[in-house]
Formats: sequence, structure tokens, C-alpha cells
Amino acid sequence: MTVQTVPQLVTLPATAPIEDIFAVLRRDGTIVLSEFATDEEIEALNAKAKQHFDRTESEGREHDNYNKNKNFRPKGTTGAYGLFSAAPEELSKLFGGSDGRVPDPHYMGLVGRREGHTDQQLVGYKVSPGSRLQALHRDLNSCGVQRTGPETPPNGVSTFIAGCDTTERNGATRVCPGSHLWPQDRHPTQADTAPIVMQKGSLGIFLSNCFHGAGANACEPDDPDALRIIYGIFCCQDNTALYFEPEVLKKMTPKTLRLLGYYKGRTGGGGYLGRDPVDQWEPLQGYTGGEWFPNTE
Ligand SMILES: O=C(O)CCC(=O)C(=O)O
Ligand SMILES: [Fe+2]
Repeated sequence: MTVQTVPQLVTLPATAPIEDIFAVLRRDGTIVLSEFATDEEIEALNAKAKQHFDRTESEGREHDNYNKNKNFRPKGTTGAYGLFSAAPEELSKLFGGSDGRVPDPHYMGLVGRREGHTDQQLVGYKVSPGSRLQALHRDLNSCGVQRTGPETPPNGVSTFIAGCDTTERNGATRVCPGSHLWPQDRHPTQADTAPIVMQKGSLGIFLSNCFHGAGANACEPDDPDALRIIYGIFCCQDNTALYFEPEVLKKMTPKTLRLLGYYKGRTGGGGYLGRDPVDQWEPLQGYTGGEWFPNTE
């Protein structure tokens, strides 16, 4: 008889020794750090993010929800890109490392951060009652080159600050602990998942090759925690997007630009304000497909 073990998720205080945090991450590929941010910091962030969610919903919800992209995010979920610009002070305080907060995910050696070589993007998530389960997936394509399987190291770390208490009922993200070490042909099922239950101000972390997906939000609209708000900070290795001047980039073929990181993956990683940077980023306006090495495409 095989015994089905219930997947477990470890929560440590944000002040835990970094070695202990790494040990859990190496084993499970995921962890929750409690009391990462104070109530006041979260309230300040929530206040700024509200306008950002409102703007996204009025201006670009269809697109930014990926409704046109195989329904990657369930209906009832708003993914508000470019969050940093909406709350720069609040977010720099939390993630700039300037106040010595430990641990700053940017400095977690797991992604081998070298100064100037790690990109990040920030996305606010508002998940409303009725939002369904999201397909389990890996966040690996948050940078230009897709990699899968345990034979390559993770190319990024996905981190989420809880803007409210996240519960199984309001659809806490479900993660498959240990899935960063699974063989490539193992497919995840919901039985492999544990909910990332967090108190407001906690930080959820998983490696980019760890399977996960939003849970279903079963709340009634008048439940106090009906809206599940989390703030995602995706830190990716391999950002080469800042190596070249725009004039030089404009001479490159689309394939080269893509390899350099000017590319929005299917799950949205790598996007600029939620869109493909080649279309959206102002310095690349007027790009006509490049002139260098056109025959190698
Ligand atoms: O909404 C969530 O909890 C997770 C969303 C997610 O995994 C993603 O957008 O890549
Ligand atoms: Fe994801």
C-alpha cells in the first residue's frame, strides 16, 4: 500500500538565520517568511495599489489578465503590472535592502545575483470571489530562455508579499513543495499542492522551477478577506537587456532581442508594463526588424 503524504509548507520568521531559510528552500523549493512587513507598510502599499488596480481594470484588464492568452489567469483576477511605478517609495523600502531588512530576496544567492544582472518585475494580484483554480505551472519563462527540469538551476525566484491574510478559502496560491527537483516528465496534480497560507505582511517564496498556481476563491463577496491581494516580485537571473544602447538594439533581429530578454513570456514574465517590450518600450519605437545577421533567423 502506498501512503499518500500531505504536502507540507514550512513557515519561518523573516528574522530566521539565512542558512535555515536556504536549507528549506533547497529541500522544498518554497517557504513562507512571517512578519516580513509591518501592518503600516502593508496598509501604505494597499492604498497605493488600489489606484493601480483600478487603472488596470479600466484601461487594460482584458490584456493584462491574459484572457487572450489561454486564460492563464482565471476570470475575476486582476494582474496589475508595473506596480513599482505606483508605489516606488513603499516598495523600495521593502525590497531595496537599504534598511538592511533580512532577507532581501534580491540578495538570496539562489539566483546568483550579481549587481546589475538581475531583472525584476512587480505585479499586484487581486483575486475576487468566484475566481477559479489556476493551472499549475512553473514561472521559468520570466526571462528570455525557457528551461525546464531539475538538471538546470532555477533562473529566478518568485516572491509574494501578502496584502491581506491569505487562506485556503480566499484562494491562497497552491504550491507543490519539492517540485523543483521533479523529473521533467512528472506532471503536477492538486493532490501535490499545499496552500501558501500567510498572514498579512508575510512573504511567500518559491523557486521559478517549482510548480504552483492560484487557488480557487470560495469566499462570499461580503467576507472580510474576500479579496486576496498579493504583491509579486519576480527576480530573474540572466537579464542581459541592459547591455546595449537602444540604437544598437534596433539593429538586432527579433530573435536576438528575444535572447537578450526583450521578450514577454506566455505567462507575462519579461513584459514591460504587461506588454512585449519590443512593442511597448519607448526607446525601441520605430524598430523595423533589425539589419544584422538577417540570414541566421
Ligand atoms: O495568483 C496567484 O496566487 C499566483 C499567480 C501566478 O502564479 C502567476 O501569475 O504566475
Ligand atoms: Fe506563476
